[in-house]
Amino acid sequence: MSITPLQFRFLPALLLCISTPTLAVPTCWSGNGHCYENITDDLITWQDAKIAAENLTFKGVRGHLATITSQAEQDFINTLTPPQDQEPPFGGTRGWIGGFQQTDGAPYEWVTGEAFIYTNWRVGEPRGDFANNYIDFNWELLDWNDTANFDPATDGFLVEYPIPEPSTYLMMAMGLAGLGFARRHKQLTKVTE
Ligand SMILES: [Ca+2]
Ligand SMILES: [Ca+2]
Ligand SMILES: [Ca+2]
Repeated sequence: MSITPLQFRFLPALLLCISTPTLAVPTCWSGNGHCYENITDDLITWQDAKIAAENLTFKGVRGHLATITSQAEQDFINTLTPPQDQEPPFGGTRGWIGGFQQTDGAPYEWVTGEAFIYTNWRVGEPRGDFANNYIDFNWELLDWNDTANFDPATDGFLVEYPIPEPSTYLMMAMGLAGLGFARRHKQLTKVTE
């Protein structure tokens, strides 16, 4: 098969299409400056997903399983590209997020220690039985379910990178500048004493 001049013209675009998946980058939310990324990893347990998320970095910031602490954050997450469903059409598309409980009946917690106040449980969930102590997000129903550490319908996990907001950098810079001023002021005071 030979390549015609017309095909040749489109070759770079074609190659770009092929290489696009490797260029995937986390999607950032203006609401908190954090960036989010779905990782497709069929059958990974919640506990392994937690470790995997913490071993990923973006812009030098370590990730964690996503914590969904407001309706606004949930709404943003609902717009993300889901993990790939590994066993269609059974089981739906599901991914771990960072909510868990220590034992059946214990209060739910987020991996980051953020207050567990906002919830998006499916009606009738969490049933809180059979050591179903981990939250998976259903990317078709856009709601939460409590399930076991291993769940055959799991397709991956959602990572959140808590990139500091620009205002945090600004405050840090102002703090450092203030410290410098205080030092200079102290030195001046010494000289004039
Ligand atoms: Ca969060
Ligand atoms: Ca359940
Ligand atoms: Ca699935």
